[in-house]
Amino acid sequence: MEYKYLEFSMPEDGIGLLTLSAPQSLNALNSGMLRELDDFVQHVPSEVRVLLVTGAGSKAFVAGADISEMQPLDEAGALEFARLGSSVFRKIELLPVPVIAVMNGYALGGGCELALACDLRITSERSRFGQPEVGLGIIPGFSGTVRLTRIVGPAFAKELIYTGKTIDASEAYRMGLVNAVVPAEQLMEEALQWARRIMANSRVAVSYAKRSIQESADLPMDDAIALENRYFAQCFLAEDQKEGMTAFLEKRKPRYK
Ligand code: CO8
Repeated sequence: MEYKYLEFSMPEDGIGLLTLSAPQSLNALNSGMLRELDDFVQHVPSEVRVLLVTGAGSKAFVAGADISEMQPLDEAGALEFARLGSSVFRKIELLPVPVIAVMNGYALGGGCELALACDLRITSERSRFGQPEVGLGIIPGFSGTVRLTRIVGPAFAKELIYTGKTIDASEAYRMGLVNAVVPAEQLMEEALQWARRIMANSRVAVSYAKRSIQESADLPMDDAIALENRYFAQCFLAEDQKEGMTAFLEKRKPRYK
């Protein structure tokens, strides 16, 4: 599929960089961009071990869903749009590799929700965050009420969603919405460093860790622990476990394939 709104590159071996680009609307998510994203997540190159997602330009990560596209919708159209975005974000969340949102500016509404579907969020000091939907007469529709609540807890989620206020990066860090805040000029290098750090570990183990975290979130405690036990045991089917533990015992760095 030819992409109009997405750019993909591999700045380093194993690291994929996906850039969302709609300059006329601060990278707002329109249905065309969401369909491209849907295609992309189903065709992530197999050499990608960590995927970085960012917004084009220096002002916005993603300034929300496209308000001009949503304005004329009726109920059926809104349901379709909400389902499209939610299903794409769920596919991002379930990718077998870690996904890092590299937040280079405004992350509002659907933009914040996109970042919440990623595993980790690294932001520039200049970014601003919020769920302003209630001010537009709607609620977060790309699973924001669900994921924001799980990530920052119900008190902060209700604060952000009911007031619709915009917060700065230090406030977002305090709430646990983002993992790290760095000066704008260091943002991409910081994200690359996080990716390199993850890639120094066993690919198999990182992937099982992600599956265990994602899949256990919705299970009762005993089932969640049983699931983790199974994924733990499955690590012993792969060479990486022998290599990692042998390397420790031989006092050397592991050489994972
Ligand atoms: N949609 C469409 N266009 C947008 C959006 C957006 N979300 N955000 C910015 N733009 C456009 C502006 O209209 C403007 O266009 P133009 O140059 O043609 O006038 C251009 O981008 C530049 O924006 P501004 O001139 O407004 O730039 P400022 O620096 O003055 O302000 C802001 C930047 C604060 C980011 C401001 O643009 C803003 O408030 N944007 C809207 C933010 C917002 O409300 N986002 C939430 C949208 S709702 C949502 O995301 C719901 C998700 C769930 C959907 C469920 C499906 C049904």
